[in-house]
Amino acid sequence: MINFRKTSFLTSFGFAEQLRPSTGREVVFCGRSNAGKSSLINKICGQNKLARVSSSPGKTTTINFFPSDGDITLVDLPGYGFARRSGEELERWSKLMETYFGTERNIALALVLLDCRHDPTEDDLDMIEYMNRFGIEYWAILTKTDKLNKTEMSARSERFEEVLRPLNCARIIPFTVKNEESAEILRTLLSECLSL
Ligand SMILES: Nc1nc2c(ncn2[C@@H]2O[C@H](COP(=O)(O)OP(=O)(O)OP(=O)(O)O)[C@@H](O)[C@H]2O)c(=O)[nH]1
Ligand SMILES: [Mg+2]
Repeated sequence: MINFRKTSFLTSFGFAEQLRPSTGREVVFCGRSNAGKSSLINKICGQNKLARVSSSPGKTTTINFFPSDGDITLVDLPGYGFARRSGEELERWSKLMETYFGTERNIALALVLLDCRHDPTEDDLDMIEYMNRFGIEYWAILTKTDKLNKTEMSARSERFEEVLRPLNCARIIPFTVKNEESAEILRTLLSECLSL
């Protein structure tokens, strides 16, 4: 089992030129701004202040590296689909992403976070296409499930199955930071997948 409590913050990079080669296997967290990437990292690591969280979208603007247990590093990406970013900011973001995914990296798995209440957006589908193009295994994490009741959630799950199965999604996992059980399930699945 991966001991996520061992996770610490290493570094943040805002520009493509700053990126360094992978030092071990990376688990990368991507998704729209506000989907809950930073919150999920904090939750599974049992640490409140590891990754910065904010109620206003666009909090994470850098790629953040969190070395964890064994040879695993968690990578928190800046969110996409945040309309208020300027043209210059968008350019910096695109370059950062292209360099991250486009250079040889040791990416073991990507988690694409999707707010369970909304269908995947064009940006989400672009990100998923990216994963398939680069041959990166990805799981969809349906976040903020505490916002829906059981009936609503089961309808949403079916909908996500329909949309994502044809897109090579290896797993679809519901998640909420409000429930320890959902964090434990995710820790277990990640540990199994990474054989740690
Ligand atoms: N109710 C509820 N709120 C959540 C959950 N996960 C995250 N949030 C809230 O959603 C907001 C955005 O969370 P972040 O973790 O900052 O989202 P992010 O994907 O890292 O966003 P960027 O850094 O902008 O890309 C915050 O106000 C969180 O408290 C959840 O499971 N349930
Ligand atoms: Mg964030």
